[in-house]
Amino acid sequence: MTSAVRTTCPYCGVGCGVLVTPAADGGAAIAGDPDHPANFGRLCSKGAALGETLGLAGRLLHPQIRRADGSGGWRTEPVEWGAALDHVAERFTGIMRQHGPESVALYVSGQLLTEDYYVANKLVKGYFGTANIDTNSRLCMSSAVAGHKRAFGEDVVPCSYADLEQADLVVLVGSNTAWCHPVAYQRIVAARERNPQARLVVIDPRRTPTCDLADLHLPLRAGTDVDLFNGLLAHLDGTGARDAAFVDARTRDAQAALEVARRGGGVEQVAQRCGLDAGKLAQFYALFAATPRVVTLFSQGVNQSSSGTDKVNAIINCHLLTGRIGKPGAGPFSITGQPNAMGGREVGGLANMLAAHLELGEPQHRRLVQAFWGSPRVADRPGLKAVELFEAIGQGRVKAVWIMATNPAVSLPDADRVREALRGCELVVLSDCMAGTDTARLAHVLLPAAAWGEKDGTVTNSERRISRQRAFRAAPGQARPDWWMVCELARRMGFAEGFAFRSAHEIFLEHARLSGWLNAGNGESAVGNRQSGTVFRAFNVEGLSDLSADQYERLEPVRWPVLRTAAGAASTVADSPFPIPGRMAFVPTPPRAPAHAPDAEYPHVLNSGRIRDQWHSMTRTGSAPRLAAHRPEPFVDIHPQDALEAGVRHGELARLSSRWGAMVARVRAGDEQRRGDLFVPIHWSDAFAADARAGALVNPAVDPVSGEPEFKHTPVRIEPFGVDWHGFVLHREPLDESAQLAAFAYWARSVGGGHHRYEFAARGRRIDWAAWARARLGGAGEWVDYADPGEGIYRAARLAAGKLQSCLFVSPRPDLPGREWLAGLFALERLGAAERRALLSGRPSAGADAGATVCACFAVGRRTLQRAIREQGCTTPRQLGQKLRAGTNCGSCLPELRRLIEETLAPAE
Ligand SMILES: Nc1nc2c(c(=O)[nH]1)N[C@H]1C(S)=C(S)[C@@H](COP(=O)(O)OP(=O)(O)OC[C@H]3O[C@@H](n4cnc5c(=O)[nH]c(N)nc54)[C@H](O)[C@@H]3O)O[C@H]1N2
Ligand SMILES: Nc1nc2c(c(=O)[nH]1)N[C@H]1C(S)=C(S)[C@@H](COP(=O)(O)OP(=O)(O)OC[C@H]3O[C@@H](n4cnc5c(=O)[nH]c(N)nc54)[C@H](O)[C@@H]3O)O[C@H]1N2
Ligand code: SF4
Ligand SMILES: [Mo]
Repeated sequence: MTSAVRTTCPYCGVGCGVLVTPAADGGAAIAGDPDHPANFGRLCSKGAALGETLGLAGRLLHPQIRRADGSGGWRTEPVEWGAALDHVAERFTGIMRQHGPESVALYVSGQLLTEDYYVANKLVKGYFGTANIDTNSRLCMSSAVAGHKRAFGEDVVPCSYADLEQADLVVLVGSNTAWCHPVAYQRIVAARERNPQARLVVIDPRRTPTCDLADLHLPLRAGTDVDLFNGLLAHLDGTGARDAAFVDARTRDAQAALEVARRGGGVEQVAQRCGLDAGKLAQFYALFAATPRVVTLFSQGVNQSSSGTDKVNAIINCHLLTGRIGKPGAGPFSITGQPNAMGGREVGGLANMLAAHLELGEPQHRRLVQAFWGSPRVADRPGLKAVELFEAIGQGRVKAVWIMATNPAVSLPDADRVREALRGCELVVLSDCMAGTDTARLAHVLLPAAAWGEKDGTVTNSERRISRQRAFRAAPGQARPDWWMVCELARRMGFAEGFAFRSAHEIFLEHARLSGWLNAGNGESAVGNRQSGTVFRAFNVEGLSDLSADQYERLEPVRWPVLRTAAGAASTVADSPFPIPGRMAFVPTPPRAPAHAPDAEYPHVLNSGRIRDQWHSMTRTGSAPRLAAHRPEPFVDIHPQDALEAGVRHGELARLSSRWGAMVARVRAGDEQRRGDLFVPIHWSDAFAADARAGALVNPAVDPVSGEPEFKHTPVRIEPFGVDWHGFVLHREPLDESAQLAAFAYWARSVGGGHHRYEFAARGRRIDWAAWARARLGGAGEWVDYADPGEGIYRAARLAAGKLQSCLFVSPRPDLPGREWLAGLFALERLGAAERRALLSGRPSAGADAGATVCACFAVGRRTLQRAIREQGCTTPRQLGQKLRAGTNCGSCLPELRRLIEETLAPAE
């Protein structure tokens, strides 16, 4: 028997421990690690489906160099590693020699391991001598970083997951925790069951699944959080909730912040500006004032805003005034998105940071880092932040860029312009584990990266807990870890002495040593030691800096700081949950409107974010059938009244456009949206749909302090996307975009068990579908079909030896038969007569159609659930679980189960 490998989930910043038992066929059995303190055995739908994402289809397996062929395409040359790296080294060296160090850049990712990140940052800042290295974390939590620095002097998250459980009030601000940090959400839910006092408040313009169990949902007007929290600050002060002793001893500038906050007026005025019911807002203020143990957890609804940093400080101000920070069950909690966003912050991976929480702007810090590295130089001014960096590429100021573990052609704002910038760039190098990403299409050099399960290192989660990612299989083809590529490039550029690392372990030790090097917070005396030449940093893991290879291999999850005691042993300062000495600062936060206001031409506000079962640009989650079934198409959520006024209909297609770009998506009209607000998912790229990149529409405005883009607020217009045909194809093989899909005005792909699914829409009334099917979807076997030319309906299927190979359904209307039922037919060895009849009539036999998947773990569909609710008396999620197992594994679908029960049992209007 092979024993399970303990590793960490590669998705969200909860950082769950995962037990992997590799199987002989290349797959693996996945389970939650019961001993990991982030999840204690739980996993969400994405974590639980990791075993389905290990296939090699679509993997980038060999280095490639490509040159434009002059007619818009590429001449691709597979090369050996040596040749690829020589080429990159030569070009980087040449460009830097000619145009200076500022003419090159790295753009990296919170999905790198700390060891990858450390060497990338060291190479650029210590050897290139520029700070032109930025990361997709700029798009993610740079506002939280900036807010922490302003308030605490250092980027330190003062909370842990246990605080969420100990709190009597959890306030979720701009966080769809139930879908984006599902295991943290499950921990909140479980704690509420144990503590009847516990309250949950959600502050989000949308009614998300996270609102499901909330005691109060405040659907504020987008962008008005600063106003709301200023109002709270003034209320707390006015009603005696100030902790005067704490404010006097541990903080500064309270008065300045309060003066600004009081200008907002009373609760009525604040409520009006935030578009909220004044009674509900007052209820929230009173609850917050009366509850000492309160955690305010926030993520992208706060950070991704042109006033993101102020939103963060407006929240922190309320915790400082009440002294509710650094105590069990209390604090402002920025939850990180990516698995190693926090590790990236530790190594200084942002363009305005140095390394080990040291500052670029401080000469003493620069000397310290350069002396430790023994590097020829060190960057002395901030580099370009993500949005500026791609502008500089577009202007030709940056001429070479190495992109690592991120897909900027999809994920940056104004993404069409980003694409243009990359097209015009002299040298685009990309390391990725997948070959077909939107960014890969624009790269001159492709470097195959080892993926999760193939590489070793560490990640740090939202609560500052460092955990090991461990390899459990060999990297396929020529794939190599990113740290290895960086070190090999450095060596070729003449920097061998700083990059002689032979393993992730050796890199980790150097990183840990730097954190403790001349750190005034080292040793047992910890804080307050101000010896000359030393610089206090709360980030300190010196206690881990002499782990043997074996100890590193066995490293247990541990929260920093990890100091070295006088006796030389590691100590985790368990009693110091918030290692910040000195005074913390209130920051006055005058409210500002979002950068671009809606107007007559673009009257709606576009919000963008995540769905339950997909991860970002779907390069990995997109290959798991059970994750595709929940939301198989790009969509836009809209209020029914707005839909009516815009002339777009539920279930049909709409075109959304802004001053920056456009996309097409399926309309979902419902009461989750405020009037005027639209929501689209961020996951669809050109690799998965014809025209559905949300980033193309997003305005490039950024927060002036953090440089984080305003992803949640772009003025847009929505209008019907007129088509003549709606249809779908289920096909055993993937279809080719230019040969088979190009004729469609719209398409979106997803994977199913044994087949690929294509939703499409087409223009032109006179399409001969029978001929189209035979020409485009041909292959072995024979076609059977049904046509109703009067109704414009066409259905066809191709069978080989009785087995279904392909089917096509088209109609002038979007009311096509359920795909889930048809998908099931692909699992059958032979279709019987009844199934063939059902196929051509487009009607499944009673009970055969499960409907769209709600529970991904056990593939339980909406129709199946509705039948159980209506006909079998299941009126609670627990009963549905007993009957159908739905919701009994990861629990991510429980909010939807509750909603479905409500809707199904509601009296018809
Ligand atoms: N399933 C899934 N989980 C993920 C990811 C994923 O791709 N898929 N990605 C991970 C990453 S990198 C990140 S950063 C996190 C993000 O996690 P979240 O921040 O929870 O996710 P989002 O959906 O981006 O946005 C959160 C909410 O902000 C709300 N919002 C928009 N504007 C405002 C506003 O002005 N004020 C307030 N208060 N709220 C507003 C949106 O309506 C949305 O519900 O998720 C992580 N987890
Ligand atoms: N409109 C809109 N846009 C957004 C957001 C939003 O809310 N709205 N959110 C923003 C946020 S918070 C984030 S974090 C970003 C995420 O955006 P991206 O970082 O662009 O998204 P991913 O799809 O996760 O890209 C990661 C890439 O790295 C590859 N990869 C995975 N593991 C490895 C590895 O070990 N090594 C290498 N070299 N490659 C690897 C994957 O195959 C994938 O291509 O999107 C941002 N963009
Ligand atoms: S909550 Fe889900 S995605 Fe996040 S780390 Fe845990 S299993 Fe992975
Ligand atoms: Mo993120």
